Amino acid sequence: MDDIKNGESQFFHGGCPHDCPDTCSMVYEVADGKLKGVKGNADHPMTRGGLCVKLKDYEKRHYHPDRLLYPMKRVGPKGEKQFERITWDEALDTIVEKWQQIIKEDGPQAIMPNSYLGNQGLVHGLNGGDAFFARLGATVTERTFCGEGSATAWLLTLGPTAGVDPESFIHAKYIIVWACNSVSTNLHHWHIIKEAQKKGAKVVVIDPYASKTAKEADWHIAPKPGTDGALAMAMMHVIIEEGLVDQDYVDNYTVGFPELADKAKERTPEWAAEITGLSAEDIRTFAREYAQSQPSAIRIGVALEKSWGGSQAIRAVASLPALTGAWRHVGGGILQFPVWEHPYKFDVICRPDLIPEGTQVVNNLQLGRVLTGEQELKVPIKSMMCWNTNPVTQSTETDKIIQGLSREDLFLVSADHFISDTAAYADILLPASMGAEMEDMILSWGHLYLTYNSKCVESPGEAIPNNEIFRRLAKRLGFKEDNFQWSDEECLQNYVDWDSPACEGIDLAYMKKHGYARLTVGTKDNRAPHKEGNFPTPSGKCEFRIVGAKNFVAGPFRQMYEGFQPGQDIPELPDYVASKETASANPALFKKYPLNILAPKSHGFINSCYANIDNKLKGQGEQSVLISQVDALDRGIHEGEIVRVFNDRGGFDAVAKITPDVGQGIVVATLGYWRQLNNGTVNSVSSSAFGDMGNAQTSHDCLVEVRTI
Ligand SMILES: Nc1nc2c(c(=O)[nH]1)N[C@H]1C(S)=C(S)[C@@H](COP(=O)(O)OP(=O)(O)OC[C@H]3O[C@@H](n4cnc5c(=O)[nH]c(N)nc54)[C@H](O)[C@@H]3O)O[C@H]1N2
Ligand SMILES: Nc1nc2c(c(=O)[nH]1)N[C@H]1C(S)=C(S)[C@@H](COP(=O)(O)OP(=O)(O)OC[C@H]3O[C@@H](n4cnc5c(=O)[nH]c(N)nc54)[C@H](O)[C@@H]3O)O[C@H]1N2
Ligand code: SF4
Ligand SMILES: [Mo]
Repeated sequence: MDDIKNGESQFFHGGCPHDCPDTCSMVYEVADGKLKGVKGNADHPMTRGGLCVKLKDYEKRHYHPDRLLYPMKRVGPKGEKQFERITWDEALDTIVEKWQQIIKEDGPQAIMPNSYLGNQGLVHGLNGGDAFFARLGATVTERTFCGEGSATAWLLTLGPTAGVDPESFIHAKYIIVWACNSVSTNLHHWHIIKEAQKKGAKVVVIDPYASKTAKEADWHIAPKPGTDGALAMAMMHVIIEEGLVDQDYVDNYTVGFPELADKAKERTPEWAAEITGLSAEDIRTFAREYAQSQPSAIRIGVALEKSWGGSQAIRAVASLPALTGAWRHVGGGILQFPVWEHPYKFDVICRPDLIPEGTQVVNNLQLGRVLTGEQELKVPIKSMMCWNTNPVTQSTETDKIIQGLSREDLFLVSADHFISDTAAYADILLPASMGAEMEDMILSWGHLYLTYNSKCVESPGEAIPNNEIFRRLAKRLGFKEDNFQWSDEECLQNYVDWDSPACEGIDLAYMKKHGYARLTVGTKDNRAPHKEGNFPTPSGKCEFRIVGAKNFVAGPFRQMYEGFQPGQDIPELPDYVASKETASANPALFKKYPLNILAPKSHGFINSCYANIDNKLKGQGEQSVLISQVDALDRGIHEGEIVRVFNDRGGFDAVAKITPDVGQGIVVATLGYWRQLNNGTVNSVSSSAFGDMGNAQTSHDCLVEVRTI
């Protein structure tokens, strides 16, 4: 720990553990053993001394009166939040006894883990649980909440490359922010885009509604939801037809151009105009500007994958920089998750080698179907342990999840900071430590820095870090593997490949001293990773065309195990694939539910975190639904009245906000509000259907109706 004394306060290096691409480097201020405050690290080139509205009073989250401080057991009906304090010994003994009984009767696969990136630490986020449940022989839970469709499309086209450095956007002359609300969700990249804009870059935002980010764009292009593939294909058409292709780049560093050109021939701007609702002339202008302004950089958001054809659209978008030769330039190319460049040793962290062969796999987006038995399993689930995730608000078809969690014969263990909507159904509740209370390094999926987090205060009450929970459980079960014996510091030594070329001059001691370190992969001013091809694909080239890739499911965080569950067959070429819940694809459904709902991230919460905290709720405002004037008028809806948003899967209450920010036929309701504080949530209506690749979520491919109550 590197501490600097200043009067009474001491300062420590921190890393924001939340599921956010910014992974801010922070400075904790501690006095009298308590966290007094937190600031952004002023030296960090991306954090630049500023934290977002969620984290700027992080100490209040640590000391919130509702924080879970002791292990508890359920003493009332499921879901009614009647709990009684017990000791750690009683909690762990109960869990182990119950699991041993289940293992005896049904085998270990009757137990399933459920976690996500609520904590992104290598030690307390990714670790422990995975290795523990693999060793237990539990059902494998594939986690495809975020980025798996996108990652699959990316890997097929470009391979595991970081793409363009987010900091190199400063050199771009033309920037496309595609399905990303950076102002809210990637603030510390947005600063760089704004600087580039001030220097003269044109910023185009592609989003079906006027998000905060779209409002700051030089040009807001608003296609209908799920039609981005058509837009990208028509851009290719224009680029090819008008001779704007960098032919030398394409000839040397790509595969499948003739076939792609053939396909793009049919994809005219007029064709795309019909599908996207944009004008053919705008599509032409956009394609020309993009191709002719170099360096051009594209930032894609996770929302792009969340429709049935989302991943095919991402393949099309990811092909654009090679067509135009944008990769030749520093600041040219495309950015998705630079996580691929980080030398994390996921196999050591997650230990997929411990999973017994033939273990059944379930998916966290289909939890309701799994728990209710709607999805038939070889071994039905009798117990679930949940940590770092809150599926009742965040997963899909959540009425079904509630039904599953209400099962008397389901033994639910939940470790969390608060009694979340999911933890409310627990049989045993375990209090988990929070950021400043545990040592870790935080995964980065939005920049090229390693980030260290010190333990600088003790956990309140009897809370312990996730990794300690699993160490204690492993000890009771006699697990001998190294993972369960290592201290948190030893984990860090083993979880990062410190000898990799990306870590030149960086080791754990360096991290503790400095708090962060840029990977040694070139600088923002000289890095052009694909100037001369060098794509980490099987051919070494950008693959427009793919041959024979089938059943391929990829995750950016290796949190699910590739190849376990068949993905869909992958078409050879990128193309537009229409959404499933639309007027043309499903007229009967459209007749009942004529509004396409988008449920993106909120500005004031991070997923469902902070949505129970008064000042954050006040800042964000209550659950609302944005609706166009025409749609409101049609339904007799007035500004500010509470309405019901619903479909056959469920519904939620929201305050109607009539606005020109959304077009006719679209409604927007942000994610994260707690069901226990609201009558239903946006995920009461979302579908468990997977997208076209990577078993991705399809939350924006969703029809609803809105009515007055
Ligand atoms: N404040 C805040 N920040 C966060 C989070 C949070 O909850 N709150 N969550 C974090 C996480 S887990 C993630 S994955 C990232 C995600 O961050 P983003 O990638 O920005 O994802 P979203 O906010 O879901 O959606 C971004 C935009 O995509 C638009 N969109 C929806 N459907 C389509 C479509 O079909 N086409 C196009 N072109 N646009 C579409 C939405 O209207 C929205 O404005 O943010 C992270 N950062
Ligand atoms: N409709 C719709 N649904 C979506 C999305 C969308 O855009 N639209 N986005 C999807 C995406 S991209 C994502 S990433 C998921 C996110 O979904 P989740 O990962 O479920 O997100 P959170 O709601 O933040 O849940 C994290 C939980 O972990 C707890 N937690 C945090 N730190 C710790 C810790 O150290 N220990 C323990 N034990 N618990 C901890 C938090 O208190 C919280 O309850 O949601 C997905 N759901
Ligand atoms: S939530 Fe994101 S933007 Fe906010 S402090 Fe954490 S890493 Fe930074
Ligand atoms: Mo996410």
